[in-house]
Amino acid sequence: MSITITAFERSPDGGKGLTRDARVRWALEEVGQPYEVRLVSFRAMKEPAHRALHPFGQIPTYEEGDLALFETGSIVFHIAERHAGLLPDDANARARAITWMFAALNTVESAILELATARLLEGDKPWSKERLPLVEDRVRDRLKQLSARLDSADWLDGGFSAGDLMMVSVLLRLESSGILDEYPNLAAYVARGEARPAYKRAFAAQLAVYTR
Ligand code: GTB
Repeated sequence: MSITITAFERSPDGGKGLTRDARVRWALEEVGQPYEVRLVSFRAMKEPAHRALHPFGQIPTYEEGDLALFETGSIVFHIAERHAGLLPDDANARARAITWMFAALNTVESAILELATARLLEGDKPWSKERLPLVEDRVRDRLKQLSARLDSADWLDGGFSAGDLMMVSVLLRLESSGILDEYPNLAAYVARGEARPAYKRAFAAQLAVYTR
């Protein structure tokens, strides 16, 4: 059954892997599933046809036959459950990989998003100078804890899994901030993810949309 995802018609990052369709593309590349991309404008994202797919009027969405999904956590989980390559066979190892997916989204991405909001949307507020260091330190706290757990391992729990795909995707948002480099094992972890052939294919496909 063919797969169609949605992405920005005009991407704020120019297709450099930061928008959330990137992680879905990466998951599909990891499991070798071809997919189509439907580009949507900011206006179309808020219209009923798109809201029927995504109640919050966002990208990405995922369509496969009768199934329509939104939320990258759910989409990547769906891909990982149905195709080999992103979740271990052993039931406990599988449960741990899924736990890392949730940790990436609920515990790490939430702190990183708060930082993005503080910088991009609140940077001009009179209280921003005082608040920003607090928000940055909350990100550092999470990175310190993650760095300690990863230690010198290549991946979070044995072999590469959907948990790593999600964690690397979330951490990528920090690359330009310099904060990631304060944790050399995490910077190397992200670089390891970016070096995967499937990531490179996904990145190139996303970039190609905006550089045609
Ligand atoms: N929790 C949802 C998920 O994981 O699927 C979040 C989806 C989401 O935030 N989608 C964003 C969106 O549609 C695009 S990725 N925003 C439009 C809107 O809400 O109206 C967020 C994003 C945007 C831009 C950059 N950037 O320029 O670097 C990075 C990430």
